[in-house]
Amino acid sequence: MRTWLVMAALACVVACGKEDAREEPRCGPDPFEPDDEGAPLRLETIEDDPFGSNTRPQSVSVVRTIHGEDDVDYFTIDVKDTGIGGNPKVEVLTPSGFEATVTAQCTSGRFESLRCLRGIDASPSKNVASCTSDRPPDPDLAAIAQLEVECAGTSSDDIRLSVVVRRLTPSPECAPYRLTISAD
Ligand SMILES: [Ca+2]
Ligand SMILES: [Ca+2]
Ligand SMILES: [Ca+2]
Repeated sequence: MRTWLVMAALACVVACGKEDAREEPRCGPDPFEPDDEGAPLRLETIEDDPFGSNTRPQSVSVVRTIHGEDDVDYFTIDVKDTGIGGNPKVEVLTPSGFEATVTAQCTSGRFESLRCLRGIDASPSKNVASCTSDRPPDPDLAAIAQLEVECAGTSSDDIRLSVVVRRLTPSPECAPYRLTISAD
């Protein structure tokens, strides 16, 4: 089902782009390009417990493009720790062939530790926590980074994530992708 949805979304992106076929380049920067030259694209705040505030979703999903060899897309998102089910377990998905690097910071309390449950711990230092998504052997599978952060001095382990999406093999060809971030 999920695969079907991703395929449908990608097909839509390609089909919808046909209307702009007369324009060059066919695949330009995204609207609100999440670029390092401006602010990262801020995504809707999510929370880890559907019975928490009941006002925020548990996941967000956007379709963007890597439109050239040098394009890298930057996002930021707040994840709220609600309910009684423990700290948010965050999952970041992109298609195979893309890579998401997720850096987390505590927004209440101070950072204590990070667990990369899936993906590679890419933390550049003891106080900066990063996970990079895994590289699935099957091109039909999603690349996934899954992480859990422990904050000290608080009962709400609210975190803010910076997500950087790049293509594994740089190419001038347009590459649409769906980024999905969920908390559980
Ligand atoms: Ca882009
Ligand atoms: Ca960009
Ligand atoms: Ca929670």
